Amino acid sequence: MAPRPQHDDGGTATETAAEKKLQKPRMYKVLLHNDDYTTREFVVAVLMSVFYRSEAEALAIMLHVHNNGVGVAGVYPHDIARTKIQKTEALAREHEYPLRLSMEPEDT
Ligand code: TYC
Repeated sequence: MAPRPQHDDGGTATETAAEKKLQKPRMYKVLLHNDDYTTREFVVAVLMSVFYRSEAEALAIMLHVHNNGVGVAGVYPHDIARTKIQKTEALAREHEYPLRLSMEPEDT
């Protein structure tokens, strides 16, 4: 007879509350929205300074958003995503730009 596994296989059906604490946090996409007033330079600058993107990545994300209306700045746990949105929108308001961001769960 085949031996039965002694330990949980990591599947979700039999996971306990203690095991759940060891799971990865749900991740959220931070979405950047296009507008007609925020400068390309400002968007690239915040992608580099707030989202730690390289200049080449920042430029590619900015152009994607400019051309498609929306794009992903990064993927983070909920609190970090929320903080990055707040920081970026605060910087934008200081410069009187209408730049908007939002977040959505990664797996939907
Ligand atoms: N569309 C803006 C312009 O042409 C640039 C821009 C890109 C603004 C991305 C916002 O999320 C944005 N100046």
